[in-house]
Amino acid sequence: MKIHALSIALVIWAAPALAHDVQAGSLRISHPWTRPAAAGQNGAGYMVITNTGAQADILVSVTAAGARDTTIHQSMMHGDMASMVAVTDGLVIPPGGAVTLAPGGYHLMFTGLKAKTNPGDTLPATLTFARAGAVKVTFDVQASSATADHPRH
Ligand SMILES: [Cu+2]
Repeated sequence: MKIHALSIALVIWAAPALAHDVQAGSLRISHPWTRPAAAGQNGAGYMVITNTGAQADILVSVTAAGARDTTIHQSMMHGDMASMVAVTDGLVIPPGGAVTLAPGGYHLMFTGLKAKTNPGDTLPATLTFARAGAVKVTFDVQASSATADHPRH
């Protein structure tokens, strides 16, 4: 009886985390998240894109209804100066590899958020890949990555 109750608890526990990752062909988009931001401000989107296929794919563009514009950016350091550049040729996801979008590196830039985003909210977006096509994902709004990376574990 105790074992049975435990296994049910584990199933309920695991379901939301699985639902949050998106599989599209040979691509897997893991844990999309963004920080809370005020209306009119810019937000950054983070995730890990894994390619289990034999051919490279390219993240070509991103749209999000909750933002005026969405672009792919890369943060870089030039000496002591941090800067961001737009990734205009798309983001290549190598076969058998993964690309991490994380603070300080690649990220999506949600420009001009239409509404304030609070922790616990979600920001839906559509990723368009050269091979996998349009993939709908949902960015969780979280205060920080360190403690909120896998909040249900
Ligand atoms: Cu940026």
